[in-house]
Amino acid sequence: MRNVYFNHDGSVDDLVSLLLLLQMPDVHLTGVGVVGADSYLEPAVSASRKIIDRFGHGTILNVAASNSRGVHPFPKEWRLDAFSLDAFPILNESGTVKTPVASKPAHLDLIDKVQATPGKTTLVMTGPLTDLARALEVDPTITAKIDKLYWMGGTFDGRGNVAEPEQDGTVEWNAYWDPQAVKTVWDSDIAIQMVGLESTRQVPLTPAIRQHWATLRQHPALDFIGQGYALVPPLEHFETNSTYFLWDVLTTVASDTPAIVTTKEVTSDVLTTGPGQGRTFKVTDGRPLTLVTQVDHDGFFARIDAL
Ligand code: AGV
Ligand code: CA
Repeated sequence: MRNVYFNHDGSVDDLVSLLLLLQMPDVHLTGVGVVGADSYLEPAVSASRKIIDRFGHGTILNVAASNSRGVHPFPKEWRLDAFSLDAFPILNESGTVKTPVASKPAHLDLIDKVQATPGKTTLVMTGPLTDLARALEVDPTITAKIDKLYWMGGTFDGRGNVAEPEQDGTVEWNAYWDPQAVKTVWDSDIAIQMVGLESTRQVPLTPAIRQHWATLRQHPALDFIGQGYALVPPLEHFETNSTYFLWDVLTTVASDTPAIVTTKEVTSDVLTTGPGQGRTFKVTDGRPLTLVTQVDHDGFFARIDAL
Protein backbone atom coordinates (compact mmCIF):
# COMPACT_ATOMS: atom_id res chain seq x y z
CA MET A 1 0.00 0.00 0.00
CA ARG A 2 1.15 3.55 -0.78
CA ASN A 3 0.33 6.35 1.65
CA VAL A 4 -1.23 9.29 -0.21
CA TYR A 5 -2.22 12.71 1.14
CA PHE A 6 -4.48 14.64 -1.24
CA ASN A 7 -4.87 18.42 -1.32
CA HIS A 8 -7.34 19.84 -3.84
CA ASP A 9 -9.30 22.97 -4.65
CA GLY A 10 -12.83 21.77 -5.26
CA SER A 11 -13.41 22.01 -9.01
CA VAL A 12 -15.09 19.15 -10.90
CA ASP A 13 -11.86 17.34 -11.75
CA ASP A 14 -10.54 17.79 -8.19
CA LEU A 15 -13.59 16.04 -6.74
CA VAL A 16 -13.49 13.33 -9.41
CA SER A 17 -9.82 12.84 -8.46
CA LEU A 18 -10.85 12.28 -4.84
CA LEU A 19 -13.38 9.68 -5.94
CA LEU A 20 -10.74 7.90 -8.06
CA LEU A 21 -8.13 7.89 -5.25
CA LEU A 22 -10.74 6.14 -3.09
CA GLN A 23 -11.07 3.42 -5.74
CA MET A 24 -7.32 2.68 -6.11
CA PRO A 25 -6.64 -0.68 -4.41
CA ASP A 26 -2.98 0.16 -3.70
CA VAL A 27 -3.67 3.61 -2.21
CA HIS A 28 -3.96 4.25 1.52
CA LEU A 29 -5.43 7.75 1.65
CA THR A 30 -4.15 9.32 4.87
CA GLY A 31 -5.74 12.74 4.60
CA VAL A 32 -7.58 15.25 2.45
CA GLY A 33 -7.12 19.02 2.49
CA VAL A 34 -9.39 21.42 0.62
CA VAL A 35 -8.55 24.97 -0.41
CA GLY A 36 -11.23 27.34 -1.68
CA ALA A 37 -9.29 28.44 -4.73
CA ASP A 38 -11.18 27.19 -7.83
CA SER A 39 -14.26 26.71 -5.59
CA TYR A 40 -15.98 28.12 -2.56
CA LEU A 41 -14.58 26.41 0.50
CA GLU A 42 -17.76 25.27 2.28
CA PRO A 43 -19.36 23.30 -0.57
CA ALA A 44 -15.97 21.87 -1.60
CA VAL A 45 -15.32 20.58 1.93
CA SER A 46 -18.88 19.30 2.20
CA ALA A 47 -18.78 17.52 -1.19
CA SER A 48 -15.43 15.94 -0.25
CA ARG A 49 -16.89 14.55 2.98
CA LYS A 50 -19.90 13.15 1.12
CA ILE A 51 -17.73 11.58 -1.60
CA ILE A 52 -15.73 9.78 1.12
CA ASP A 53 -19.00 8.60 2.71
CA ARG A 54 -20.52 7.44 -0.57
CA PHE A 55 -17.51 6.15 -2.50
CA GLY A 56 -14.90 5.46 0.20
CA HIS A 57 -15.75 1.78 0.87
CA GLY A 58 -15.81 2.51 4.61
CA THR A 59 -12.52 4.43 4.66
CA ILE A 60 -12.18 6.39 7.91
CA LEU A 61 -10.87 9.85 7.09
CA ASN A 62 -11.45 13.46 7.92
CA VAL A 63 -11.31 16.50 5.65
CA ALA A 64 -9.25 19.57 6.52
CA ALA A 65 -10.43 23.00 5.42
CA SER A 66 -7.71 25.39 4.33
CA ASN A 67 -7.49 28.97 5.50
CA SER A 68 -5.04 29.87 2.72
CA ARG A 69 -5.70 32.92 0.58
CA GLY A 70 -4.49 33.45 -2.96
CA VAL A 71 -3.01 36.46 -4.66
CA HIS A 72 -5.19 36.20 -7.77
CA PRO A 73 -8.74 34.86 -7.20
CA PHE A 74 -10.36 32.40 -9.59
CA PRO A 75 -13.42 33.54 -11.60
CA LYS A 76 -16.57 33.30 -9.50
CA GLU A 77 -18.44 31.37 -12.23
CA TRP A 78 -15.94 28.51 -11.94
CA ARG A 79 -15.91 28.57 -8.15
CA LEU A 80 -19.69 28.13 -8.07
CA ASP A 81 -19.54 24.58 -9.51
CA ALA A 82 -18.78 23.19 -6.04
CA PHE A 83 -22.28 24.18 -4.87
CA SER A 84 -23.85 22.08 -7.63
CA LEU A 85 -21.61 19.09 -6.97
CA ASP A 86 -22.36 19.23 -3.27
CA ALA A 87 -26.09 19.16 -4.06
CA PHE A 88 -25.96 16.08 -6.35
CA PRO A 89 -28.66 13.64 -5.20
CA ILE A 90 -26.18 10.75 -5.42
CA LEU A 91 -24.21 12.39 -2.57
CA ASN A 92 -27.27 13.21 -0.50
CA GLU A 93 -29.32 10.02 -0.38
CA SER A 94 -28.64 9.38 3.32
CA GLY A 95 -29.24 12.97 4.39
CA THR A 96 -26.40 12.84 6.92
CA VAL A 97 -22.65 13.39 6.60
CA LYS A 98 -20.44 11.03 8.59
CA THR A 99 -16.89 11.97 7.57
CA PRO A 100 -15.86 14.76 9.97
CA VAL A 101 -14.01 17.99 9.39
CA ALA A 102 -10.44 17.87 10.72
CA SER A 103 -9.65 19.98 13.76
CA LYS A 104 -6.80 21.91 12.15
CA PRO A 105 -6.48 23.96 8.94
CA ALA A 106 -5.25 22.08 5.90
CA HIS A 107 -1.56 23.08 6.03
CA LEU A 108 -1.25 21.93 9.67
CA ASP A 109 -3.31 18.81 8.95
CA LEU A 110 -0.85 17.96 6.19
CA ILE A 111 2.05 18.18 8.68
CA ASP A 112 0.20 16.07 11.29
CA LYS A 113 -0.82 13.36 8.85
CA VAL A 114 2.58 13.11 7.16
CA GLN A 115 4.43 13.00 10.50
CA ALA A 116 1.99 10.51 12.09
CA THR A 117 2.02 8.08 9.13
CA PRO A 118 4.63 5.33 9.36
CA GLY A 119 6.96 5.45 6.33
CA LYS A 120 6.75 7.97 3.53
CA THR A 121 3.72 9.69 2.06
CA THR A 122 3.07 10.67 -1.54
CA LEU A 123 1.45 14.08 -1.97
CA VAL A 124 -1.07 14.60 -4.75
CA MET A 125 -2.00 18.27 -5.19
CA THR A 126 -4.47 19.42 -7.80
CA GLY A 127 -4.77 23.07 -6.86
CA PRO A 128 -2.40 25.85 -5.79
CA LEU A 129 0.65 24.89 -3.69
CA THR A 130 -0.12 27.32 -0.85
CA ASP A 131 -0.88 24.75 1.86
CA LEU A 132 2.33 22.82 1.15
CA ALA A 133 4.39 26.03 1.09
CA ARG A 134 2.93 27.06 4.44
CA ALA A 135 3.49 23.56 5.85
CA LEU A 136 7.16 23.74 4.80
CA GLU A 137 7.52 27.06 6.60
CA VAL A 138 6.03 25.66 9.82
CA ASP A 139 7.85 22.29 9.73
CA PRO A 140 10.65 21.90 7.15
CA THR A 141 11.36 18.37 8.45
CA ILE A 142 8.30 16.99 6.63
CA THR A 143 10.40 16.71 3.44
CA ALA A 144 12.13 13.66 4.94
CA LYS A 145 8.76 11.92 5.08
CA ILE A 146 7.47 12.95 1.65
CA ASP A 147 8.16 10.45 -1.08
CA LYS A 148 7.14 12.62 -4.01
CA LEU A 149 4.78 15.43 -4.97
CA TYR A 150 2.47 14.98 -7.96
CA TRP A 151 1.28 18.46 -8.89
CA MET A 152 -1.16 19.72 -11.50
CA GLY A 153 0.09 23.17 -12.35
CA GLY A 154 2.42 25.26 -14.46
CA THR A 155 3.36 24.89 -18.09
CA PHE A 156 6.59 25.16 -20.06
CA ASP A 157 5.25 25.82 -23.53
CA GLY A 158 4.46 29.52 -23.08
CA ARG A 159 0.71 29.01 -23.52
CA GLY A 160 -1.02 29.74 -20.22
CA ASN A 161 -4.71 29.40 -19.39
CA VAL A 162 -5.26 32.62 -17.44
CA ALA A 163 -7.30 35.23 -19.30
CA GLU A 164 -7.05 38.18 -16.91
CA PRO A 165 -5.58 41.67 -17.05
CA GLU A 166 -2.07 42.36 -15.76
CA GLN A 167 -0.59 39.06 -16.90
CA ASP A 168 1.05 37.96 -20.12
CA GLY A 169 -0.76 34.77 -21.16
CA THR A 170 2.09 32.39 -20.24
CA VAL A 171 0.81 31.29 -16.83
CA GLU A 172 -1.26 28.33 -15.60
CA TRP A 173 -4.04 29.12 -13.08
CA ASN A 174 -2.89 27.04 -10.07
CA ALA A 175 0.53 28.71 -10.26
CA TYR A 176 -1.04 32.14 -10.83
CA TRP A 177 -3.27 31.89 -7.73
CA ASP A 178 -0.14 31.89 -5.54
CA PRO A 179 3.16 32.26 -7.46
CA GLN A 180 5.29 32.56 -4.32
CA ALA A 181 4.01 29.21 -3.05
CA VAL A 182 5.32 27.55 -6.22
CA LYS A 183 8.70 29.18 -5.61
CA THR A 184 8.76 27.99 -1.98
CA VAL A 185 8.04 24.41 -3.03
CA TRP A 186 10.62 24.67 -5.85
CA ASP A 187 13.18 25.75 -3.23
CA SER A 188 12.56 22.55 -1.21
CA ASP A 189 14.17 19.22 -2.08
CA ILE A 190 10.86 17.36 -2.53
CA ALA A 191 10.85 15.21 -5.68
CA ILE A 192 8.21 16.62 -8.05
CA GLN A 193 6.27 15.17 -10.95
CA MET A 194 4.58 18.09 -12.71
CA VAL A 195 1.54 17.74 -14.93
CA GLY A 196 1.34 21.04 -16.79
CA LEU A 197 -0.79 22.27 -19.65
CA GLU A 198 1.41 20.73 -22.38
CA SER A 199 0.13 17.27 -21.36
CA THR A 200 -3.36 18.10 -20.10
CA ARG A 201 -4.16 19.67 -23.48
CA GLN A 202 -4.06 16.08 -24.82
CA VAL A 203 -7.06 15.13 -22.65
CA PRO A 204 -9.88 17.64 -23.26
CA LEU A 205 -13.42 16.95 -22.15
CA THR A 206 -15.28 16.05 -25.36
CA PRO A 207 -18.89 15.19 -26.25
CA ALA A 208 -17.64 11.68 -27.17
CA ILE A 209 -16.21 10.96 -23.73
CA ARG A 210 -19.37 12.30 -22.10
CA GLN A 211 -21.39 9.94 -24.26
CA HIS A 212 -19.15 7.07 -23.22
CA TRP A 213 -19.74 7.85 -19.52
CA ALA A 214 -23.48 8.12 -20.18
CA THR A 215 -23.52 4.50 -21.35
CA LEU A 216 -21.86 3.42 -18.10
CA ARG A 217 -24.15 5.27 -15.72
CA GLN A 218 -25.42 2.08 -14.09
CA HIS A 219 -22.10 2.21 -12.18
CA PRO A 220 -22.57 4.87 -9.49
CA ALA A 221 -18.99 6.16 -9.68
CA LEU A 222 -19.22 6.67 -13.45
CA ASP A 223 -22.67 8.21 -13.04
CA PHE A 224 -21.12 10.72 -10.62
CA ILE A 225 -18.32 11.43 -13.08
CA GLY A 226 -20.80 11.96 -15.93
CA GLN A 227 -22.95 14.27 -13.81
CA GLY A 228 -19.89 16.23 -12.71
CA TYR A 229 -18.61 16.78 -16.22
CA ALA A 230 -22.08 17.86 -17.32
CA LEU A 231 -21.46 21.09 -15.37
CA VAL A 232 -18.51 22.27 -17.44
CA PRO A 233 -18.02 23.08 -21.15
CA PRO A 234 -16.41 20.48 -23.43
CA LEU A 235 -14.12 21.09 -26.39
CA GLU A 236 -16.59 21.44 -29.23
CA HIS A 237 -15.95 23.82 -32.14
CA PHE A 238 -12.87 25.55 -30.78
CA GLU A 239 -11.05 26.03 -27.48
CA THR A 240 -12.25 28.93 -25.29
CA ASN A 241 -11.10 30.21 -21.92
CA SER A 242 -13.70 28.00 -20.24
CA THR A 243 -13.04 24.76 -22.13
CA TYR A 244 -12.55 21.98 -19.62
CA PHE A 245 -9.70 19.47 -19.66
CA LEU A 246 -9.07 16.49 -17.38
CA TRP A 247 -6.16 18.35 -15.75
CA ASP A 248 -6.39 16.94 -12.22
CA VAL A 249 -7.67 13.50 -13.15
CA LEU A 250 -4.63 13.04 -15.39
CA THR A 251 -2.36 14.02 -12.50
CA THR A 252 -4.10 11.64 -10.11
CA VAL A 253 -4.30 8.67 -12.49
CA ALA A 254 -0.66 9.17 -13.60
CA SER A 255 0.43 9.07 -9.93
CA ASP A 256 -1.00 5.56 -9.71
CA THR A 257 -0.54 4.26 -13.26
CA PRO A 258 2.72 5.73 -14.59
CA ALA A 259 2.45 3.67 -17.80
CA ILE A 260 -0.18 6.06 -19.23
CA VAL A 261 2.31 8.95 -19.47
CA THR A 262 5.72 9.75 -20.92
CA THR A 263 7.97 11.96 -18.82
CA LYS A 264 11.25 13.79 -19.10
CA GLU A 265 13.60 15.37 -16.59
CA VAL A 266 13.82 19.16 -16.78
CA THR A 267 15.38 21.90 -14.68
CA SER A 268 13.30 24.99 -14.11
CA ASP A 269 12.50 28.10 -12.13
CA VAL A 270 9.38 30.19 -11.48
CA LEU A 271 8.67 33.93 -11.80
CA THR A 272 7.10 35.58 -8.75
CA THR A 273 6.80 39.18 -9.94
CA GLY A 274 5.60 41.10 -12.98
CA PRO A 275 3.11 40.13 -15.71
CA GLY A 276 4.61 36.63 -15.99
CA GLN A 277 4.26 35.84 -12.27
CA GLY A 278 3.54 32.16 -11.79
CA ARG A 279 5.29 31.26 -15.05
CA THR A 280 7.38 28.10 -14.80
CA PHE A 281 10.29 28.10 -17.25
CA LYS A 282 13.19 25.84 -18.13
CA VAL A 283 16.67 26.98 -17.18
CA THR A 284 19.99 25.13 -17.00
CA ASP A 285 21.05 24.59 -13.37
CA GLY A 286 17.44 25.15 -12.29
CA ARG A 287 15.31 23.03 -10.01
CA PRO A 288 15.10 19.42 -11.27
CA LEU A 289 11.68 17.86 -11.75
CA THR A 290 9.91 15.22 -13.79
CA LEU A 291 7.61 16.70 -16.42
CA VAL A 292 4.79 14.76 -18.04
CA THR A 293 5.08 15.32 -21.80
CA GLN A 294 2.80 12.78 -23.52
CA VAL A 295 -0.38 10.95 -22.56
CA ASP A 296 -1.65 7.60 -23.80
CA HIS A 297 -5.10 9.10 -24.40
CA ASP A 298 -7.09 5.89 -24.75
CA GLY A 299 -5.15 4.13 -21.98
CA PHE A 300 -5.90 7.04 -19.66
CA PHE A 301 -9.66 7.00 -20.26
CA ALA A 302 -9.76 3.20 -20.02
CA ARG A 303 -8.05 3.41 -16.62
CA ILE A 304 -10.82 5.71 -15.31
CA ASP A 305 -13.45 3.13 -16.32
CA ALA A 306 -11.50 0.29 -14.73
CA LEU A 307 -11.09 1.90 -11.29
O1 AGV B 1 -5.54 25.19 -14.57
C1 AGV B 1 -6.17 24.00 -14.32
C2 AGV B 1 -6.69 23.88 -12.90
C3 AGV B 1 -6.95 22.42 -12.54
O2 AGV B 1 -6.46 22.13 -11.24
N1 AGV B 1 -8.00 24.54 -12.61
C4 AGV B 1 -9.02 23.57 -13.05
C5 AGV B 1 -8.47 22.22 -12.64
O3 AGV B 1 -9.07 21.80 -11.43
C6 AGV B 1 -8.20 25.93 -13.02
C7 AGV B 1 -8.89 26.18 -14.34
C8 AGV B 1 -8.31 26.53 -15.55
N2 AGV B 1 -9.28 26.67 -16.50
C9 AGV B 1 -10.48 26.40 -15.91
C10 AGV B 1 -10.26 26.09 -14.55
C11 AGV B 1 -11.83 26.37 -16.41
N3 AGV B 1 -12.10 26.62 -17.70
N4 AGV B 1 -12.81 26.05 -15.54
C12 AGV B 1 -12.54 25.78 -14.25
N5 AGV B 1 -11.29 25.79 -13.73
CA1 CA C 1 -7.91 21.86 -9.35
